[in-house]
Amino acid sequence: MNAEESVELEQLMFVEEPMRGDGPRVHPAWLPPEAFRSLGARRILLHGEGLLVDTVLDEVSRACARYGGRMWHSPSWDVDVDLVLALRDAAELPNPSVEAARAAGEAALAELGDGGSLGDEGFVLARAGDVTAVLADAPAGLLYGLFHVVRLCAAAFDPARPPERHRPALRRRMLNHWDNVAVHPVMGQVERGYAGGSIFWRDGRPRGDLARVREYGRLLASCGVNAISVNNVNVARTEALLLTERLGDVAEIADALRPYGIRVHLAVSFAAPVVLGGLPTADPRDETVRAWWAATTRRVYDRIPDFGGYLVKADSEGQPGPFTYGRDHADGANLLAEALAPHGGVVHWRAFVYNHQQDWRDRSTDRARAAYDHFVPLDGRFRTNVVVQVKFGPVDFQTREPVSPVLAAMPATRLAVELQVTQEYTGQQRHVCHLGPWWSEVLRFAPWGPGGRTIADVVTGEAAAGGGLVAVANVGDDVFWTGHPLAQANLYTFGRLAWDPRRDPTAILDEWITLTFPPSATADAELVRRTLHEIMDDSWRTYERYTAPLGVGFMVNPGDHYGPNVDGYEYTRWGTYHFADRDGVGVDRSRASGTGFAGQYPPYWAQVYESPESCPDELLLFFHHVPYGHVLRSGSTVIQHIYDTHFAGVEEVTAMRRRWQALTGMIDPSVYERVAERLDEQVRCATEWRDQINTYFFRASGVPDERGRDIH
Ligand code: GCW
Repeated sequence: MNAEESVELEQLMFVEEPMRGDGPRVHPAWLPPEAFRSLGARRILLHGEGLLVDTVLDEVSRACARYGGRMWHSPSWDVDVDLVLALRDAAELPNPSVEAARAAGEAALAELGDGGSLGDEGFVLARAGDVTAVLADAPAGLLYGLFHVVRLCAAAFDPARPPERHRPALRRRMLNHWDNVAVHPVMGQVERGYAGGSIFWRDGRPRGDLARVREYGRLLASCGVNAISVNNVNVARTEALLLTERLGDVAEIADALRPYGIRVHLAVSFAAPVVLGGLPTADPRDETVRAWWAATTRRVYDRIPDFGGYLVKADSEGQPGPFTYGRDHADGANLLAEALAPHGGVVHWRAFVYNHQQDWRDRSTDRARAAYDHFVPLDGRFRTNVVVQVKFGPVDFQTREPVSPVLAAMPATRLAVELQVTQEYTGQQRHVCHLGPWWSEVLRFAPWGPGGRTIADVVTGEAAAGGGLVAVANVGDDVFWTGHPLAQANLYTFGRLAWDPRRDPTAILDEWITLTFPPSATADAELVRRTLHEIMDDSWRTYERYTAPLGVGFMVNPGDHYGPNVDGYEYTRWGTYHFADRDGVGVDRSRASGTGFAGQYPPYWAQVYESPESCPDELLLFFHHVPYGHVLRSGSTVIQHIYDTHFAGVEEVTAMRRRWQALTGMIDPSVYERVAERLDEQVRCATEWRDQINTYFFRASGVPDERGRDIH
């Protein structure tokens, strides 16, 4: 290439970063410009074409414009580069060093791979001479490869770096937004949302800020999420219309997210043929109903060709479903699956089905049993494009629950696990509660016994045909996206665990810290890192300590679910009881004398959970009703454990706040202030929890604290 050509190419290819006015409108979360410094200072060749390759092009050119690197897109220049990002089937280049890097990538793949295919989203990274090569079979793989290079920083260019191959373990890595289009009179704009309004909808209309939606897509792609549903699973009148009249609003979101490899799904009402189609019935066996879903779904795909599919909450908490017509959940799910199948779509059918009109005195009905009782008999009847979406625990996203036994009981069904990134029961993004360790515990749980297959294996499935991982999103139109800036880490961690459910959550948190607080722009990066680990690593266990004890759950204020209220749900219809009285506390779910829920597990755990002697302490009150003097495996009595953990929990939160103060002046002041405010609230609320719980159980049991601390 001669000098003139070079100048021309530079004008053509070297894209200036667009001006951003007075700086970012919202916090950049884990993608601040500084995180791109190492990449942006390099010479980079991008080779391949496609919508997502253009996204890579845009990322790389912006980084280079900011940090002085250079970028070329394809053809045939003979230039010295540090990094090649190439599609494997892109034509050869007459550039020896680039071709050598590609060859090294191919060789690495042959060595590491099983048959050489990287799939739609995988990539390989290898070094040849002074060049790093990232190769992918498809554009999405290149985008994921690019973000991997960003995460690695300088390490991506380390000559000694061995080759590595990455492919997501799970095909679908999905977020469910419980966003309402029209403001719900009780639940507001976002049901269980703790980060302001919706980024998609406002007061019955699209919010109209597609730039923000694009930014969101970028954040999600960088942590590996590839699917979202854009409306609440409780589908009211306005939201139902997204399927038909207001499909254009969904298409706009899909257009904004497509460049990031994210497919859009829609929560639909099972009664749609009646409420939208004017039919007299929504019976899944009715021919006109089937025809209505087929025609409606065809129109969806005409408008959004890569539409992901439907998400359904049926016969649950007042939502319509197949029971109205004497049909079961397989009939219902298969109806929608049949309509989606010709277009390659899936239906996510939620297993969150239980009797929400329970009588507290009726001890034979057990909400924990419900999903299993409804769904397990249907195993084998669901079409292959149905994914049964199961909440990770048998009750409802509590701080501690056993893993749902449904996940071990439907071998002939594609199962997804549903997590809750939005912190409904874990501090509502006013408390620091880093959930990675909890999710990791769930994913590593071996329901058939230690050493056996895990929940991660179940959701991965044979040949990656499992149902994947889903989570309820925690994002809103808040300037920090998630209300509490440190709650961004939960979103990031969810994406990374969905990519690889076996990863160590502490390592993921470390990645998040490095990206969010880049060492190159942080005065004392090690202090920041250490402090964040000290505050966040164990924060879920801290939260557990000062809230409901030993797996008993709830004890929250009814309605908003924030703050302590020991008997708040005790005599209600929701099936979430603790049965505390003067003698003891907990729910007997044994086979011998209780609801029999323990018997829903495969033999190993059925036996462990059956007896209070072998049941793990942290789940004792989930499975057993025991006297306050019952001695735990730890050696402490139940009552003393309650006192000790509640005092300890508050001390830990106080220490968190003190540690945070060490970061004054070290990080973005707006982040510092927001976190500091919320830590004050966390200390206040944890103290309230401690006092409510300790006082309640002291009065009920009459047993004083061994250590004579203040109990009111
Ligand atoms: O935890 C409960 C929430 C409801 C939610 C429901 C569900 C969307 O309190 O707000 O409704 O779970 O998962 O469907």
